[in-house]
Amino acid sequence: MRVLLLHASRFTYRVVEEAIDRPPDPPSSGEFENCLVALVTVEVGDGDVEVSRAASDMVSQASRLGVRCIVVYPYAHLSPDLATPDVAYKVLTSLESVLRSSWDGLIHRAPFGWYKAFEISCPGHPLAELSRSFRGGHVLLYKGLPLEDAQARGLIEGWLMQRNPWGRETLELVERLGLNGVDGRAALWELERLVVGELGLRVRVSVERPDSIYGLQGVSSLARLCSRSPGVSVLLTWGDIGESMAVADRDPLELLGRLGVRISDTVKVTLGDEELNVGVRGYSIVYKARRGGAVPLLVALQDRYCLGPLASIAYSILDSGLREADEGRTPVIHYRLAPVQVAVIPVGDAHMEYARIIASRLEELGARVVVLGEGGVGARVRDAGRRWIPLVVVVGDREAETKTVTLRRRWEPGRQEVVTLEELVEEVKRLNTSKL
Ligand code: A3T
Repeated sequence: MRVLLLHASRFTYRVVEEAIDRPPDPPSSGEFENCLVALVTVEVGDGDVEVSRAASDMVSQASRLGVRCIVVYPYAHLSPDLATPDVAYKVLTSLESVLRSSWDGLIHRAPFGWYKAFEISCPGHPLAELSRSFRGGHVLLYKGLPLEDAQARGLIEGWLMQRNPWGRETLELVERLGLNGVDGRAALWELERLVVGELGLRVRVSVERPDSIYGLQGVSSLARLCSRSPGVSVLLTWGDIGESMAVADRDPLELLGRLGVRISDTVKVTLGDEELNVGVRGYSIVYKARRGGAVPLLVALQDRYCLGPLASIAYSILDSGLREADEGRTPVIHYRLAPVQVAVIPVGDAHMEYARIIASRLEELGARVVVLGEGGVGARVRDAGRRWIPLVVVVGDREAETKTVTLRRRWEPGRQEVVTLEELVEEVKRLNTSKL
């Protein structure tokens, strides 16, 4: 949602003609003195979070200006990423009702779906014209300032503007591992679920009400938090704490290390109670990504560790692996966390049946298995490697006859071993129940 807030000493408008088929509101006109005019563009993806952020921003701006009237003016020109009229109308009416229930001044919503003519007189003082962007649940504020303004005033480093600290390679890897897209979204959740399950974490919370996780009131002000500890700045946004988190009481650094996040690449940022604004001190563990930029992986408050967002943890695991690769080691994703755990590669068509038998035995144990059937054997082994698949099993004539497999374990690079199918089954059972 994009909003242009204008303090108007006088504002008038009238409808000119329909801009869409059958506009949902009847035509009307209006005249206002000393009011806040909010030109609002609804963007794709906008919902309750944007509505409530925008509403509270409008109310606080109205109070700052001392005006008693807010005009909500549908305005489809502030973004290239417009929501459809149906959605935009719903969002705007919900904005109107949130404003009405949270403010006792006059709220006027101008009609939707019309070309309108308007006249405005703007006094032009420093607070008279403000632009806002409310996006994806991330309201980026530095002590109440929009992120852009905070950066323009030199309050925060440039990299904070970069919402995505992941390099192209990390993103490609996510794709290669099948962690993206609609199915991938499911796989990423699977990874997140595993993280939570593996760690024996108590709950997985979708943070509608963050105070219920922390057991602290007012923690929503974390959305306004930015630490300027020496050496690193980190901004926690609503999205960072709100997307998906898990609460743990184990040593957080150890947890992250077991998951595969390189601890040497994390930074501890102390959060003062002034920043937290909840009457306690705490700290955040921030992962510094290879490409630059950083993401918070954990917030510690009192005796709780809130890990998340889990998607960032998942990405940090992969990013840490890529750093291993930079240093010439083979990056390994923990067997339990691998989206695909075993690749079975038949040497030729004749071995396909044996490969399928192996795959279904392992699948019965709950392993995530693929059979890679197309192309040269070497190419398929490399493909499994590119996908960081922990176990790679090759079967040809000899293996099929003797009910064995040639096994490569990713954590033992350069080595391969012939084991019996039963030994493989036992190993997969062990790995499936292994703890991180
Ligand atoms: C106008 N003021 O913009 N966000 C906000 N309004 C929208 C959206 C959207 N995503 N989509 C449609 N009219 N509308 C007028 C100018 O004079 C509404 C909004 O009222 C818009 C009209 O539908 C045509 O796009 C044009």
